[in-house]
Amino acid sequence: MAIINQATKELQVKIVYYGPAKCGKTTNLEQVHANVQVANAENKGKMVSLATSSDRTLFFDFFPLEAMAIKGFKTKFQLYTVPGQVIYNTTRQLVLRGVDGIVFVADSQYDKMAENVESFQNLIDNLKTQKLKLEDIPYVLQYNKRDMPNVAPVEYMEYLLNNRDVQVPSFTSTASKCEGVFETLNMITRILLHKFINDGGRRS
Ligand SMILES: Nc1nc2c(ncn2[C@@H]2O[C@H](COP(=O)(O)OP(=O)(O)O)[C@@H](O)[C@H]2O)c(=O)[nH]1
Ligand SMILES: [Mg+2]
Repeated sequence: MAIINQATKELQVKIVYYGPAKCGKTTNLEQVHANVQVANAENKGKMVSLATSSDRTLFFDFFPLEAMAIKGFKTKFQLYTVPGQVIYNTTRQLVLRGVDGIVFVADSQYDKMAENVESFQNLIDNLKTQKLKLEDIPYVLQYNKRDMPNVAPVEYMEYLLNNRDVQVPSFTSTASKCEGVFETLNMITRILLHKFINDGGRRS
């Protein structure tokens, strides 16, 4: 996990926001970009769009104010979104390369459940093409758009998406109001930093 740059004493952690089209991945990144606390402006990169279509891959990185020095390393977080539309599967596979942690964003609206499950399976399949297993990669679930009138109960979404051998942390959110966005991000970063500490900083 994680790229370790011994020269600059930086630890780079790549987090990918995955999920079906229009579930709120881009909104999560925009909220983090707008609201994340950094020590100074150079500690936050510009939001970069890696493709021209409207359903695009977004990227930015930042050094958070906290979690700066672990074993003397500055931690840089790189956040990516994937395009959710079915046709962009090759792009999703590329974005998943070298992933350290995943936020799976699900759309809470009842009529999106099939798309959520399909996207979750697509994530598992795409990891497999890289010889990766979901259970080996830290991930959390985010049930977004809780402000919508037609949302499924959390228990039902847990049953659909969090029913594997090991249950993972899950969060409800309204990303457009920045509710639940940092709770989700803080959890995945905490898990990743713990993993780094416990792995003794080795890249596996
Ligand atoms: N009502 C509501 N709309 C949201 C929420 N999060 C995102 N949206 C809207 O849903 C649409 C799709 O969001 P976007 O972030 O582009 O989804 P992406 O395709 O997963 O990147 C946009 O119009 C967002 O403003 C939310 O929590 N509640
Ligand atoms: Mg998007």
